[in-house]
Amino acid sequence: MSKPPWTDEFHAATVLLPVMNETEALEMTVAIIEDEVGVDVCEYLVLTSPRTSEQSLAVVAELQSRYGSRIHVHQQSLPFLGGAIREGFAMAQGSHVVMMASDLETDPHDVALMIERAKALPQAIITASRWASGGSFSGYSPIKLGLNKLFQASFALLYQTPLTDMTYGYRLFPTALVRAIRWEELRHPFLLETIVKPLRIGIQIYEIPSRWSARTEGESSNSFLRNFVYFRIGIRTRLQPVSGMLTGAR
Ligand SMILES: Nc1nc2c(ncn2[C@@H]2O[C@H](COP(=O)(O)OP(=O)(O)OP(=O)(O)O)[C@@H](O)[C@H]2O)c(=O)[nH]1
Ligand SMILES: [Mg+2]
Repeated sequence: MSKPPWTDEFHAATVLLPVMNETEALEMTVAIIEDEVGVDVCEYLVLTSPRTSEQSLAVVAELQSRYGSRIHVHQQSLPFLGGAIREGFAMAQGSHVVMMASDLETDPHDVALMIERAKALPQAIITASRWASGGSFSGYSPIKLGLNKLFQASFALLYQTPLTDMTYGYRLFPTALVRAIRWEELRHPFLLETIVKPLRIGIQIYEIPSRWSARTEGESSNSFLRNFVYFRIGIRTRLQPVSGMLTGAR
């Protein structure tokens, strides 16, 4: 089996920003990160879909005129959220890549701490958790909250891990690592795949607390019932041999 690539230094982060219908939330996400850790970010890679709204595209154009070459825009070819992020992994120029949303549900203030931790642990994944002490949810429906807790507990047991939030799509990865993994999912369950495959491969994963609050503009591209499809990749990855998870490319 080929070994996962080892990253021994943090140089700069590429921030991936998938966009469907966000406007002010996208603008604020970039402004907060620029202000707090702009020096450690080499680029913002805005990932658009053929279905991204006109209003969002207008904000993206504004960001390009404000921040110049720090903003790169890519229209995805693979479908859905996972498809967009996978193309972002392939294009990222930084030694590390931040996977987040542009709807402010992934608090941009956490990027500074993720990067600080990545400097100390460049080979590790730094992942945000809403269930860790200091983290929280606001505006999440009680049903979704209960199911989310149940889901986290089941998968922590299945994978024998102390991780508390495996479905939250807010993480920093070494770029070489995500390029070496063979990804399968294209829709939202990709977010779970990005933690369970590294867990099986034996990558160190470090959690930081994060405060989640429901978006105030636009709407989610994920339907409630689709949340149950997460089980598929969660269980399949537990049963798959680790040898097939790496592409072999270094
Ligand atoms: N480029 C691109 N971006 C997407 C796609 N689907 C979602 N996004 C963006 O990815 C981020 C997360 O997606 P959401 O639809 O908010 O999903 P979520 O918050 O994980 O899901 P819920 O908890 O169900 O609301 C948002 O900023 C979306 O605009 C897609 O197919 N292509
Ligand atoms: Mg969202």
